[in-house]
Amino acid sequence: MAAQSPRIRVRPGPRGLLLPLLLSAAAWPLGWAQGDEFRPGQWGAAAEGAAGAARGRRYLLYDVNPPEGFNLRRDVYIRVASLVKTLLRSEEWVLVLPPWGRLYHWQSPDIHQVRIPWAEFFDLPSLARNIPVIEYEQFMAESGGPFIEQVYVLQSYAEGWKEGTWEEKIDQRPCIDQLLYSRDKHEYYRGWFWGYEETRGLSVSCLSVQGSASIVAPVLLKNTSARSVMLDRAENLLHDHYGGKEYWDTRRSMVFAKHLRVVGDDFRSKYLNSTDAADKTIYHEDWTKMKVKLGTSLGGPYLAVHLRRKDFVWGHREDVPSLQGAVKTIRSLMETHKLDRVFVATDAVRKECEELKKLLPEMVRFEPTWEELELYKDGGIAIIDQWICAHARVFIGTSVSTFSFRIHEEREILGLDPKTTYNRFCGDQEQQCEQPTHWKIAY
Ligand SMILES: Nc1nc2c(ncn2[C@@H]2O[C@H](COP(=O)(O)OP(=O)(O)O)[C@@H](O)[C@H]2O)c(=O)[nH]1
Ligand SMILES: [Mg+2]
Repeated sequence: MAAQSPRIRVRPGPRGLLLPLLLSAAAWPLGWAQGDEFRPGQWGAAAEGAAGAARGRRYLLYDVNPPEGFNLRRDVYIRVASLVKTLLRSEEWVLVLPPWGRLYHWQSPDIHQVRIPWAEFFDLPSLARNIPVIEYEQFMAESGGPFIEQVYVLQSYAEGWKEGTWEEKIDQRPCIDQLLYSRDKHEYYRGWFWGYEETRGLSVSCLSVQGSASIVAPVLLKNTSARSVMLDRAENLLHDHYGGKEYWDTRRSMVFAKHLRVVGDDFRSKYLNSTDAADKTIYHEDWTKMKVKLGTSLGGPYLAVHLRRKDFVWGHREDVPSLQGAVKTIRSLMETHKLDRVFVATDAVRKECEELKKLLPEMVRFEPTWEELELYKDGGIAIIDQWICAHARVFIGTSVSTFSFRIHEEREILGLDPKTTYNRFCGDQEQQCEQPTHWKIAY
């Protein structure tokens, strides 16, 4: 299955373009022009001005099953970060942040939403306080071009597992599904690499895996010497320790990009009479210094609602309310908590939004102009919505929506009373409407 790894050399070309050069069977010692030798890693280090920073380290890349949404992807990041921490105990590794794009829900027309760097949504210095991370473009620059030496497609075991005999295991196995990578005429693997069409894989094989993220570590440390390794379908890995300190460290490091927080804060103060000082939601730019006692934050004087619609209602799920049902709950919560403002975050289609507005005329939404949408993109608007929901006095979300879960976590970080956070809508006919679980931060 695996292709022979051709050797690749790269040099900065005219105007900084990277020109890959293939040397068939020749080994490294062949000098480049005038004996200069460029290996993956050298050029980037020089460009950074941090000599040696990039040399020697290995690169971990990953991707997630295309249909998965933004907020599950954020969860997969936590799992992979945990693997990186394990790797770092033995070797120098850096996580290459998978560019955002081509997400099913990001359908705003006329807006190019592919190859989006993480810095558009998250604060990179904050991420880097947890594990070493770089953007994909930096990876290309410092590793020697758009090549990934080894791609492992993670899959389950063809035979499944027998009940009661759960064990953690990982094995190289024939690929079960048809590979989404195909060889080009140079024997490179072509496929979806976050929209970077020039990116190629040198070798692709499949790993059957059943277990938590760090189970991959021995494979990466012992079974391959590839400097860049991509784990495709990384959602097949489980959390090393869901809800533990390491989980929360990574989660807390996923600070939203400042420009999005600023937009959310402006909106709060303008339309919701909400400021950090009055709401006692003080935020430290350095997440490692942030540890708020639960319940000491008050939150802004509004109820925030995350009302997930679209595929959640199309599936006729019984845990999702009708609009009338949702509005009834909203009104009752506003009354109980003596709140006269309500902020609504929703992915509802326009027709439903109009209906909702009729039922709840006082509702406030963040409605981006086309320019704002183009600037922040669907992912940025989602984050602004989440940020505003996170700062409310009381929040209610939608059953098993990862979008709502990420708001729970954000509120936990901000130190709001759990009673005001772990609430969800019930379906109109739902018999047992179990409320979300409170996950406490382990500091
Ligand atoms: N702006 C905004 N987008 C939303 C909202 N609810 C859902 N979405 C969009 O729909 C996607 C939902 O998918 P996902 O993140 O997988 O969350 P889940 O499907 O609810 O678990 C989000 O990533 C957003 O793009 C919302 O309240 N506001
Ligand atoms: Mg989803």
